[in-house]
Amino acid sequence: MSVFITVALIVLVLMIVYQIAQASEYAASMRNDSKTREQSTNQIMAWLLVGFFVMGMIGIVYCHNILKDKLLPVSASLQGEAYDFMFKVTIIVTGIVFFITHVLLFWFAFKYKGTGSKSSFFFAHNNKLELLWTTVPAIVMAILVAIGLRNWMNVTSEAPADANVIEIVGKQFNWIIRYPGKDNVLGKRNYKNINDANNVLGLDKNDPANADDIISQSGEMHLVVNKPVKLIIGSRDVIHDVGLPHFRLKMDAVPGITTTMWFTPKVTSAQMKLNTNNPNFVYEISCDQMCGKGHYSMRGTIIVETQEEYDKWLASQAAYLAPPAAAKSTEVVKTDSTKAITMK
Ligand SMILES: [Cu+2]
Repeated sequence: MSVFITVALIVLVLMIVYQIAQASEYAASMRNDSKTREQSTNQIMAWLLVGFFVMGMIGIVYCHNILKDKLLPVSASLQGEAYDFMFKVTIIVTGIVFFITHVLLFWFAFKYKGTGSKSSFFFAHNNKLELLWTTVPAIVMAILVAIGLRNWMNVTSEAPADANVIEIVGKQFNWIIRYPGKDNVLGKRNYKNINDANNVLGLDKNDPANADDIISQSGEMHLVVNKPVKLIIGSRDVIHDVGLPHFRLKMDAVPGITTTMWFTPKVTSAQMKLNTNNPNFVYEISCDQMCGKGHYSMRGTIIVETQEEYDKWLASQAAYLAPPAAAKSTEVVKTDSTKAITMK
């Protein structure tokens, strides 16, 4: 309600100023004094510009105060810290430039309003000025791009040898997640083998490395805190995008092309619940690429836990291709007809 009243008041004040301006113009025209009329309009316009600038600045502070608590919590990955640093530098640099240019813009418009006694000064060209406003932004932009490239190359470079490898494949409209099992090797797969009933990723059943691979279709990914993880990213149909906002990372999932990125989670889910004072906090996997009518619902979650918790969870998972009699997984309901296939 108070917001409504504030907006209504601002509109009212603007209407009053406009009416006064109109009235003074009519009065001037009645006196047939065009010069006075022009000057009074200029005067009002100049003050309106100052008002516009002040209101704009108040608006910025107001929005900042409202939104600052809705920002993401501190980065949950080591690599994300570099991205946060980049954001901070960008905001500070562009913020300073924004403030200086806007103060000058409105100040000049106010100071040099038409009074009838001044005439404009024009200059068509100034080499020094051209040089200055071309090279300074170019250098600043180059530095920002260089920081960005360094961060990008870091997460897309070869992952450390001890990294956990996890595959994540997008499909309309959920994420399928595969863990390599005890052998730590993801087996081969082929899109021609894909079958929604019993082979959602098209695992090659002749590849022994597939025998212990674990597949989760619940969209929940388990990661170990302080241990690098390399994501092997793919898609079964259209382009999706693995968005990890809390880790400050994202990567396209492209059909027919494997993309990768690696990072090191640094805050467990349990710790993040405490940090954010939110017992319902969950790390989110969002699909960051418009991929069809169910795009909005393509949401996964991540659980970051200790090595012991992870090992315990992993031990409770059954291999996807394991004989159904031994399978404990409840995520995939296998029919009798598929038992024969999975057991062969
Ligand atoms: Cu999507």
